[in-house]
Amino acid sequence: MSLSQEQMQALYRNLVRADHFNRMMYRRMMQGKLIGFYHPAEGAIAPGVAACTFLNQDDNLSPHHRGHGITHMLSKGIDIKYYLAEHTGKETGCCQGRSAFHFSFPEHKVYMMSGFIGYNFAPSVGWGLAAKRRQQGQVVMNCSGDGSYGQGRAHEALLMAENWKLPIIFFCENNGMSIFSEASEMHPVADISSMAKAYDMNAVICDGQDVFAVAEAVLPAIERARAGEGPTFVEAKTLRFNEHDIGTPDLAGWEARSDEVHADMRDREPVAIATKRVLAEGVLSQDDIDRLNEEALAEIEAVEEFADNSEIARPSEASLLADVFAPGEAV
Ligand SMILES: Cc1ncc(C[n+]2csc(CCOP(=O)(O)OP(=O)(O)O)c2C)c(N)n1
Ligand SMILES: [Mg+2]
Repeated sequence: MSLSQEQMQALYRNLVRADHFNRMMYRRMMQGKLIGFYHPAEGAIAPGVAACTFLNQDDNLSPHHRGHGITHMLSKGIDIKYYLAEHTGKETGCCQGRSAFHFSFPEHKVYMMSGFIGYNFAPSVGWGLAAKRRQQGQVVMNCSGDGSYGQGRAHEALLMAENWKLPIIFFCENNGMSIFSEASEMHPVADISSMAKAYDMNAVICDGQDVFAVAEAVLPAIERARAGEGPTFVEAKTLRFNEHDIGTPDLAGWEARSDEVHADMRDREPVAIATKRVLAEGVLSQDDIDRLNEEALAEIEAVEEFADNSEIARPSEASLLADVFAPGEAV
């Protein structure tokens, strides 16, 4: 399929926003202005943008933890100021500052985003089943890394989704790494999508450094799901430019990743790749691109101002317990 000019413009705009948001998060982590961790997304922003730019508000999304899902959420239309307020422990955050990066945006069908790898597989099957029964054309975008496909629950989800022809997109952002472990040491197959094929699932592979190529793979998958034709596995081959999370050594196995590896990766920078194409095809002019960058920086300034000027969350004991759901006796 080929993308329209409007689709390419929308993708490019979100790519630029995602790039600036990721830089802002990196900077704030180094400034001590975030609570907990940050898993930088440099080099890996194109998959999330392409997976989420064309979702509807009532489609389910479980974002990938890389970049803390900001790329995915801003592309879906979520206002990131409530995320940043959350990650800075402010009362105005999407979960009143209680969660850091384990959060929900129920009105956008983002629930219980979690650092637990593979947390989303079982719920995705449930959301998919609900969407199929409702018959309103909703889809479920299940994002995860290559690392999670070593888990049993990932395979149970693939099996059930294909069995029941659920409207789920299993979107795998394969950067070939899980913290220090290379995918080649963790999986007997080179393509994670070949595991989905074993369940007879429709599966495609795309270049995760090229936002347009990923969108060309994702859009037919969304269409199939909306039409009731069942799940698709989309594998975006991408890269992780930085260490796993800020402050962790950048190793592959026992060795530091070499300068050559880093230089090769930098040649595949997604904004540079997209910029070359939009200029060459006249989809955007240099002036348009400058304006989009200025708009993204202004948006980020406002987001940071909102988070920084919000009250720190100081929940009472009673309000903490009010948000806890657990089986068994009340404490
Ligand atoms: C259930 C579980 N096991 C282990 C971890 C520790 N952990 C955090 S991120 C990660 C690697 C994830 O790799 P991948 O899914 O490929 O995503 P990437 O970080 O490469 O983007 C691991 C093992 C975890 N958070 N949850
Ligand atoms: Mg990975």
